[in-house]
Amino acid sequence: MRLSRYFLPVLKETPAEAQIVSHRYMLRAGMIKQQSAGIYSWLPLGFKVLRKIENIVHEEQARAGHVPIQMPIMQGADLWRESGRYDDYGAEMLRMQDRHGRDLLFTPTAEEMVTDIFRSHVSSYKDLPLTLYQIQWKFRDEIRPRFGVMRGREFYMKDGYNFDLTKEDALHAYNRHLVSYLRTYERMGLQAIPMRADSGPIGGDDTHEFLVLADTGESEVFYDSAVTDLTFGDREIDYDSHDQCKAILEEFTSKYARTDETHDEALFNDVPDERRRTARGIEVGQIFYFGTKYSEPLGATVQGPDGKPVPVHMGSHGIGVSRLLGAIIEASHDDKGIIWPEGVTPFHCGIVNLKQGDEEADAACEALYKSLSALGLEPLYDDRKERAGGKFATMDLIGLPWRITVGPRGLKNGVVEVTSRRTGESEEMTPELAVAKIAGIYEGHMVRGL
Ligand code: 5CA
Repeated sequence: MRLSRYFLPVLKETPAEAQIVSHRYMLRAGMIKQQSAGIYSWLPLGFKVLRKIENIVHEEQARAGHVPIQMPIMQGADLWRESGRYDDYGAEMLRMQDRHGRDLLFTPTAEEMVTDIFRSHVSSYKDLPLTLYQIQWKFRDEIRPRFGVMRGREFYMKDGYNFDLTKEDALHAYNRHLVSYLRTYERMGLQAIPMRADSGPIGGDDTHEFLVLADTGESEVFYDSAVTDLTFGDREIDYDSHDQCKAILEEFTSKYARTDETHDEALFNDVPDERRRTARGIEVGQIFYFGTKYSEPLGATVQGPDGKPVPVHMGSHGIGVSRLLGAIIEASHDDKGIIWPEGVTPFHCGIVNLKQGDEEADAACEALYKSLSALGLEPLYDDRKERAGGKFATMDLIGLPWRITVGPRGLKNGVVEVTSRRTGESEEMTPELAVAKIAGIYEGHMVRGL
């Protein structure tokens, strides 16, 4: 992409309404535009990161053997009356009527609808286990939408639902989701700690939330600092293996880590003094096991091995896809702007031409742009006739992890400069080596963008 042809409406001033850094930078970097309270348009840069995050989620869901579907945003009220949640859900559910006076709602989650799909098409235990998921817009009429995409009213969520014959199989699905989520967040450059939580309106006994530690987080959390030493890394795991998934769950959840909803002072006091931490966190996902809470009222049964009908055991598993943009920025920025982790960066590197219009500099930038693109990389080439200072400020604000700077002086010596956004360190090298360096950084970590 050439910046002269892109749509990057960068703001000079800090918008007064933005209270936290991720919201400020998303507005300033021209990623989103608020249209109503908690409702946003996604501008090209924001949309590109959203798609990258979404694609990582899809890739990791595929690895775990889960099957993507898409359910409607507008749902009829009848299914929700069957489960009893139409009346229970309260003011967060946005309700309306169509021209025939039929009750409709904007989906806040989809346990009922996915259970309806299941009961219509699956009748034998032989078709289990099955996990269906979608990434779809949700609406919750939050009483206090705030912090930009962190607590929106309209937001983008991955919601997955497992169907299993037995409680044991459903708990395996729970563990499998926990493992796949650990991988998913790490690929985005995040540490998200599973913490025992409360199940709220989804229901059920077993639930963990995934929290990214950040001072601006909305949840108060209590944990043993040893949990922050755990990383999943690139271990190979067999998602069908109950033992392997369970072992990972135990590794990541045996140390004390709870949100304020389930915090237990007595248990917390058993953690050695020097490792006891109280902090704030951003909830970027939650997994639930709730057994037959929806399958019983909705009649989602299968014929078991003995021929008798049994209600399936279920759980649901969510990732806050749009919230993740805010969480990643909260975890990775400095006073100049965003610092995207390589896994989700909208463009792999920036190319800054210090002297647009200089024949040699223009030709060198074009050549870099073509070589990087030919390797499947996406550079953002700042080809505007702007001062170098302004170009650097824009690059720093939008946070591309790598920048190649090209100017007549360096070119005289046959070199360009490669700079890391994270460390600020620069290295001079030939354009060929610069391309090889950037390609090497992203090797094996390419995520499709838009
Ligand atoms: N049906 C279940 C799991 S699929 C469910 O709805 N779970 S949830 O309520 O915990 O939502 C899943 C994730 O969506 C949360 O962990 C959070 O990251 C994100 N989320 C929830 N509410 C909002 C909101 N108002 N704005 C942005 N993200 C949200």
